Amino acid sequence: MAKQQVIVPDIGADAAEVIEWMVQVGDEVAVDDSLLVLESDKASMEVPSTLAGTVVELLVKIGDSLTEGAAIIVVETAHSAPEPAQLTEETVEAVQAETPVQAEAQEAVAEVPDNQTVSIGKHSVLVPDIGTDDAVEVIELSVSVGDEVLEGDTLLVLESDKASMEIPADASGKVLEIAVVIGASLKQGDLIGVLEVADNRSAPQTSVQEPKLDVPEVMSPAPAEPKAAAVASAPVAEPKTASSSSDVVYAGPAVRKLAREFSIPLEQVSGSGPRGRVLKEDLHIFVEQRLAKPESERVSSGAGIPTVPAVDFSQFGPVREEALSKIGKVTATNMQRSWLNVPHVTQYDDADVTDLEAFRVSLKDDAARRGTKLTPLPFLLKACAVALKDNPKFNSSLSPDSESVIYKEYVHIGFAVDTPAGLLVPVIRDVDKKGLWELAEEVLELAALARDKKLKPAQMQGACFTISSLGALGGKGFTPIVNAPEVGILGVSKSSVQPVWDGSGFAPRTMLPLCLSYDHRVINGADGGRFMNQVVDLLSDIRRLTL
Ligand code: CAO
Repeated sequence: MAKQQVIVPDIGADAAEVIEWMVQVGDEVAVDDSLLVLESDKASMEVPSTLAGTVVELLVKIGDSLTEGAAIIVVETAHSAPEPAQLTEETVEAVQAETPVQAEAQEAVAEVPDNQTVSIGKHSVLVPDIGTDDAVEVIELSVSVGDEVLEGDTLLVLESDKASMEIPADASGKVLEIAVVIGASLKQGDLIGVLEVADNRSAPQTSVQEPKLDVPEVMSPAPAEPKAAAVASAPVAEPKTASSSSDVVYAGPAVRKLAREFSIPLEQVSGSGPRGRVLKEDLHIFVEQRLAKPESERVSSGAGIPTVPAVDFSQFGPVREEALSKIGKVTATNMQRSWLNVPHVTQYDDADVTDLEAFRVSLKDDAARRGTKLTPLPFLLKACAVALKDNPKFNSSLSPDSESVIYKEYVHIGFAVDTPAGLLVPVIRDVDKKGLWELAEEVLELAALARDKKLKPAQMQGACFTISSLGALGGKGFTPIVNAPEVGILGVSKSSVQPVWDGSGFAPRTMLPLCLSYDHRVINGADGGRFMNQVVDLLSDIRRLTL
């Protein structure tokens, strides 16, 4: 047994204040367990343990201002090691080198080069130096298209394992485009979005704003809900205005992560830490208080929806619990949001694809020569593109205030891809302008990228409509969930040869079951019927696709 001290690594700042303890005397800690949270004027960071053992003494208290090298706790370790007093400079360096958060924190607050002068007009906002070459995940979008932002306002929040950082606008202006989605992984230099910088709003800048690590002004209203994104379904940024002080939620990365995992709305939690900072204990108290309420009062998100009671399944037999993947969590959130917000109607029909299949099969050799594969999907994409142009309501979205319908003059279609990591929806742009071979190649390419987790955010954005093809798997029909804010989705099941009455007798025909779900706020049954009829007609007589 030996007693050793853990010291503050290089924190990339002169001094930082202790704002939260994450361990107490008697706790067992492992290497890399977070011990406390330090906050400088630029960043907050968790300091990990460099030792494994029992915490026997806390050497600092909340509010203390610490600098690099300060001892923070004493740990009793199982085997002996140099006493702290004997720590040499080399030892300190070695300790620091083992401390991943240190490097991250240090680099994340590093100066960003003065490389931009913002001029009037369209201004692309790029990810500044975030202190790591690794891609970091987008966990919050703090603005929406149309928002006015001031230089320094937070645009989005990135989170690595140990730190969260807000990326501020490097100019004032109106958000014209957001190029990323929640769940996307970003690196330095990636495009975040485009601002319209006007004369009276932005003076030329001398430097790009530094990213801020988990500083308090993280905007809410929701905790970093993994809104769609890398998403399965393209995410929808909640309509929000830029940051306001009333939205302030103080919380560290670990607390935010925990809140997300348990769907705890951080802004509803009373923070007992310094400056109202939300601590882990506050989350525990929040959950306890919620659970103490009668079930009838337990509603989620104020929507009056009773929660599903927690059940200890182990009382009925052995169980195994596995965390959802990030994509899985995003999908769950998107599906629930769509299901709860969109009044769904699903219509069913079968398309006679006998001729289509004969044509498709006749092209197999051609496809092989071209190094591609022609499945029914390119035909479905093409048929939907024609139907979307002829039935513009299907190519629209309801405005965020539900007061108007936004019609799209482009035809981008997403298609669901089943990947080991979960459901992803890459988007093929301008389907109406592409031929079958081009579509076949894009389907193959995008599906491969999806399965290899190499899709870029832009390749999952902008869809007007989605196709979910389960045809290769089987089934006779299902009710696809609309990928809001899109208003329609076509589900495709497995074609099979059926006896079909042709007016004088039964003939064997290859029938393809189709299921069309749509948002009944925008689309009526008759609209749905017309769209479906057209898709069925086009697939049944593919000569029409060329018209
Ligand atoms: N009926 C009968 N056979 C079908 C079919 C259908 N509707 N659709 C495809 N097939 C056949 C294809 O022709 C191919 O056979 P051949 O090689 O003999 O031509 C075989 O099934 C496999 O097709 P595929 O899956 O490789 O290609 P695809 O273009 O049909 O689909 C993709 C590509 C990416 C959409 C698909 O692989 C996939 O991931 N589907 C799952 C989508 C999903 O999960 N949806 C649910 C979302 S909601 O949870």
